[in-house]
Amino acid sequence: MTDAQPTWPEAESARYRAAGHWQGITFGARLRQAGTAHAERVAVVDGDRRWTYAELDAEADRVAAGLRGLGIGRGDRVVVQLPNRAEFVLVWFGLQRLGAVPVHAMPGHRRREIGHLVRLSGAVACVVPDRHARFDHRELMREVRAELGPGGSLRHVVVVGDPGPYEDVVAFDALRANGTDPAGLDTGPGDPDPGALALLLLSGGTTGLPKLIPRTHDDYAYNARACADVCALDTRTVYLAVLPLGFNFTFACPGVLGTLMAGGTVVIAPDPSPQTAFTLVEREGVTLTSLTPPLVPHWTEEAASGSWDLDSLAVVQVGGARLTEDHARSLGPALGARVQQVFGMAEGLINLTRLDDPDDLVHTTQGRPASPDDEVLVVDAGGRPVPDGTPGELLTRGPYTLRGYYRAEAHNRTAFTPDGYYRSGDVVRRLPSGHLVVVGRIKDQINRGGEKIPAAEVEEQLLTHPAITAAALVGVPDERWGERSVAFVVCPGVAPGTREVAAHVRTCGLAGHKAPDEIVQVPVLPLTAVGKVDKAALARAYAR
Ligand code: J2J
Repeated sequence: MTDAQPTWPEAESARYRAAGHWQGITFGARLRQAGTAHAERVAVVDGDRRWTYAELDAEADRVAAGLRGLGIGRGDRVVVQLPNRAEFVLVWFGLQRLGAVPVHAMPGHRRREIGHLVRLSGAVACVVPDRHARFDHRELMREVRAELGPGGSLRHVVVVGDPGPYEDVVAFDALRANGTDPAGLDTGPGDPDPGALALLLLSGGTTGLPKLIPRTHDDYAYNARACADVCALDTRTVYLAVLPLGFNFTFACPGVLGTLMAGGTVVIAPDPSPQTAFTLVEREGVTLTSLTPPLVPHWTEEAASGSWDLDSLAVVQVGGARLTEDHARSLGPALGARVQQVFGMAEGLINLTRLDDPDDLVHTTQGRPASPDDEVLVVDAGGRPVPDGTPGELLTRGPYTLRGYYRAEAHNRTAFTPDGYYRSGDVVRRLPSGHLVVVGRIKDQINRGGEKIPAAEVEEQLLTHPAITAAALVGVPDERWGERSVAFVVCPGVAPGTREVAAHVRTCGLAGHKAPDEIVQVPVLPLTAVGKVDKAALARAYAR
């Protein structure tokens, strides 16, 4: 495997091609084909702005030509940190047209995460909004640049919106206006190689700093198409993107890509509130959307007010974190839609309940693999398969599951089995039907309503607080988020309060959602027999 060419063993690759999973068509070429096949259909809606397929195709050319004018080309990595605006899609396809590689950042990421993404990917550019959620991303990029110092890979910052007083940034609007010469862009099915790196997704992270997940044109297109088939998407599909576009769930499960590959319409919601979403459902005739569990009670409640016409909405996906059975049961009737549970991961494997599954499976399981060629093993601590019904770690490999993280050789030796299975760190039970129930996790990560918090990354920053000499971040049950984060800290003096620690975490440049929800001072951190911090004991003590 090289950076530019993530590989599966040849026998598997041949099998995936023969099965028709890998179609040998790049994303740049797919949009060109769709631009003809669905020319006059509406592809993307953002507020009052809409693009037909032909317009989106032409716009991708302009963006690509503009980016090329900056010297960005095939194989170059570009960090994309954009909120839910159409520009995310325009930039994404513009990069695909160059054979360049978008790195999906989240809007909430700050100096530390963005700096890490740039360094690890060797990105030549970042694309950011001017401001979003009362935060100035141009200022953030100034800090990132200062921290990275001269001599790094980063050459350009492209700003969507007002470039402000910053002289070393490029305005996106000017760039696309200049991009008038589309000659020589990647539009053929084999430009670049469809087996090449097409994008980098961020992993939830467990050890140290987050890892990057390499996805190819072939595998990621199949990811989207396999999910689109499960959801029976077609040209009448109107998908509402409520969650961040950079999230794998929203973008490709089936999400934006699955919808565009089916000739449907993607409507972009600027925020996930039910009021915003329901207004768009009524106006655009939305048929499908996806949510994380914390949104479910809000959506259910607002729908129950009876003031909305949600008739068009046929399917609501929920995933990213465990959905309670009660919420699963109440959501469908409240919205008048079919609920679909989705248990996915940016690393690959997507499980979904089927639209014709009995209600009981839909309400109590997290679905089964999207592809018949997804291989799933449920194993005990010794790596031996356990019988159906018994909890064990989920291992998986298949036509759209990574075989190695990007530039992470040492980590890859333990994150995968010798025969190529990805160790998910999720504890599941498999039913005879193949449906999986997520029962726990052995990875050191907190899942706060779908937002993943790598414990080690936060602990490292907690230790830089002058009052803290030892720290362990642990997830505990929470009514609203499913799980919230508690920092157990050892302090020789008075422990800092929650707000002070939150401010410290932000000063360290971490995304706000990673700040501990609660601080608990302890005399020492308990250790396991092998000398690791015993987080299970901390969680038990907390529960008492
Ligand atoms: C319990 N835990 C879940 C679920 C994910 C679709 C949906 C989700 C993601 C995602 C995604 C869960 N119940 N229904 O990329 O395409 C936890 C597991 C998993 C981790 C992956 C998609 N759905 N999880 O959440 O890469 O622990 O992807 O391994 O962010 O989220 O996180 P992430």
